[in-house]
Amino acid sequence: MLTVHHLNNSRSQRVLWLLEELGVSYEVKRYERGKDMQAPPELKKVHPLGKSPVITVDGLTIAETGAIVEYILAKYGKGRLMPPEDSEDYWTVRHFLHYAEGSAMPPLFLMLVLQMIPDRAPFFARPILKTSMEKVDEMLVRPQLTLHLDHWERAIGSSGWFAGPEMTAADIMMSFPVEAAGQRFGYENHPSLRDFLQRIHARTAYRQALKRGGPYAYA
Ligand SMILES: N[C@@H](CCC(=O)N[C@@H](CS)C(=O)NCC(=O)O)C(=O)O
Repeated sequence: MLTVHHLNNSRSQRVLWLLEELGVSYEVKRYERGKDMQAPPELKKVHPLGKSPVITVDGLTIAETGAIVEYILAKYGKGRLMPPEDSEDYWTVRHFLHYAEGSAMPPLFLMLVLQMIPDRAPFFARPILKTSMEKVDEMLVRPQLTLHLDHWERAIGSSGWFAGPEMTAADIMMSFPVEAAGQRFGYENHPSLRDFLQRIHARTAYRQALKRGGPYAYA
C-alpha cells in the first residue's frame, strides 16, 4: 500500500489529487504544522529533510513532489495524464513537472520571506526594513512574478490546460503555484488562470483529495 506522508495545508495536496484522478488506493499519514508553520519533527524520521510530501511504497521512500508524480505516473498511470512520448505536448508536461517547483515557487517563497522580515525584527527597525523589503520586492520579485504569471496564462491559452488539449500531470503540478499566486494577487488580468482554478476545484477527484487531506487554504 502506498502511504502519503501529508502535511496539513501544503503542496502535498497535489499528490492526493493525482492518486484520486488515477483511482489508486493509498493511505494518508497526517502531520500537523506547528505554530511556526514548520513540519513536526516526526517527519524527519520518514525522510531527513522532514518536508512534505513524501511517499513510502514497496520499500522505497520518495521525497520531492515532481519525483513523486513521476513515480506514480510510471507505476500506475497506464498512459493517463501524460501525452504520448513522441509528442511535443509530452515535453511541455515534463517542462511543467520540473518548472513548478524549480522556477515558479522560488519567487513566491521569496516574496513571503520579504514580507516576514520586518515583522520579525525589533520594533524600532521595522519601518526602515519594511521600506527596504518593499523596494526589493518591487525591483526584483514582482517583475519576475509577472513574467511567470504571463507564461502560465499563455500556456493555458485556448485549451484551458497547461500542456495540450486535455488535462495532464502538468496541471496537477502547476495547481499549487497557481493557487498560491492567485491568493496573493487575484487574477483580474489573467482570466485563463482564474477559469483554470474554478475548473480544477470543481473536479470530483480534487474534492475527494481535499476530504482525505483536510483543510486547505486555497480551495
Ligand atoms: N520542493 C519540495 C518542497 C517541499 C516543502 O517545502 N514542503 C513544505 C510543505 S508546503 C514543508 O514541508 N514545509 C514544512 C517545513 O519546511 O518544515 C517539494 O515539492 O516536495
